[in-house]
Amino acid sequence: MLKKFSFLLILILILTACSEEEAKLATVIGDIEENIDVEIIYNHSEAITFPAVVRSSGKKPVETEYKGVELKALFETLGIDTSKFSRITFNAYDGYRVILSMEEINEPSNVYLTFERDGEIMKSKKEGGNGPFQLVIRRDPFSQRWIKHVDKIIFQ
Ligand SMILES: Nc1nc2c(c(=O)[nH]1)N[C@H]1C(S)=C(S)[C@@H](COP(=O)(O)O)O[C@H]1N2
Ligand SMILES: [Mo]
Repeated sequence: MLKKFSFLLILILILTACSEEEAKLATVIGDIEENIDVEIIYNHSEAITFPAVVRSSGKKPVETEYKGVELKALFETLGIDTSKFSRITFNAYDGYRVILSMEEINEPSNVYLTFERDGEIMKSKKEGGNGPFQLVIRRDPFSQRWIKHVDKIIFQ
């Protein structure tokens, strides 16, 4: 009886552990794709919180607070020399894709990789969120290019 019970308990533990998908984000440079250690993003010393107005289609604008790292600061931490590239393509889990020029990315306080919204870690698309990572362009007030669920950063 006790054996059966502990077997079930272990099975449940394994199943819940597996269903909790981990956040993934990769860089692509030439043929080389590399996963970013997401803890580097979550624990980045230059991560800041800033206010933003979210304009979802068909809804009233909502004032929110995002937390994230300026993209160029993250690239510095990852040791990526961006001077060799002219643009970046961002791919999202749902197939959405946006290209930004390196100039725009290097504008001060403009492009952020965010992971928290209103104090909560952003959920994935499957879990009904905008995350786990969302690119927020503070000088794009209509938010069309605020890529939700970014999963690939391709340097070109
Ligand atoms: N991954 C992803 N990001 C996206 C989109 C999308 O369809 N997929 N839509 C864009 C558009 S057009 C807008 S207005 C904003 C807000 O979209 P939402 O209203 O669907 O949240 O997200 C932008 N980023
Ligand atoms: Mo939109």
